Amino acid sequence: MRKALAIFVLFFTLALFAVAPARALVVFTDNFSGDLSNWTVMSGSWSIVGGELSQSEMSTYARIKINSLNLQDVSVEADLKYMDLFPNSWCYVSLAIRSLDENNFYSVGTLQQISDAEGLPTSNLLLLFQVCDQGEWKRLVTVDMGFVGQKDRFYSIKVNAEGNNFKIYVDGVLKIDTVDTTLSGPGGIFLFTYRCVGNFDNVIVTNPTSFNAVPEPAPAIALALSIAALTTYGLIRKRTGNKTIIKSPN
Ligand SMILES: [Ca+2]
Repeated sequence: MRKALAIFVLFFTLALFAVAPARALVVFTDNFSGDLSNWTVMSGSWSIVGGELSQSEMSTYARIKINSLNLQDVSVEADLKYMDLFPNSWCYVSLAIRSLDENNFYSVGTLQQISDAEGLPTSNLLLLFQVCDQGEWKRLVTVDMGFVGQKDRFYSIKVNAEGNNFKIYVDGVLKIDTVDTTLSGPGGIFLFTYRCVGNFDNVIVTNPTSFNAVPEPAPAIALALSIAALTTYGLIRKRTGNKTIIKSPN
């Protein structure tokens, strides 16, 4: 009887304290296994090729926007890569957030690669954090990645914007942690390429300040075991006066 009570208390305590970790709310995800009905092409030529989003007009400033998203605090991650570079040029593949319109947005996780006369990557790959403020581009932070970028190689970019703080990760490593106050309100999200053929995949947008508490299997099992223990040993609770007595029915 005491053993049963001890088991019950143990599992019930586990059930109470084994709370599922809060998870940021996923508001959009696309791995390009379907169509582009959740996107709006603003410029360039965008299509799904081999399960990736591809922009194929080399000389264009090409943009594609996620439909119906307007977020201030936001986390965006995506895989970005160059397929072909415009010769003797600098080329971008990038994400943009807090876009009020085509002249006001943050260009975050921008990878800039310089190309030679044959359109081959030369000089080091740069990670840029920029703001386009009323049509005027300002470079806020530049990080030299320390290597020449490769064609047809995905780089995983993640941007976390909360208030005026911006954190930018490349392949899971924090590269930029900075503050800017130019665009502090909510806005849209788009992808863009400049002077290159570029591909994107695995776009995930989360709201870092809104959480889903999803029940984990562990607490559910602990609760079920607690109830099973309670039922099996026929514990009943009987109130007498101000005291609560727990005892077996026999
Ligand atoms: Ca894919």
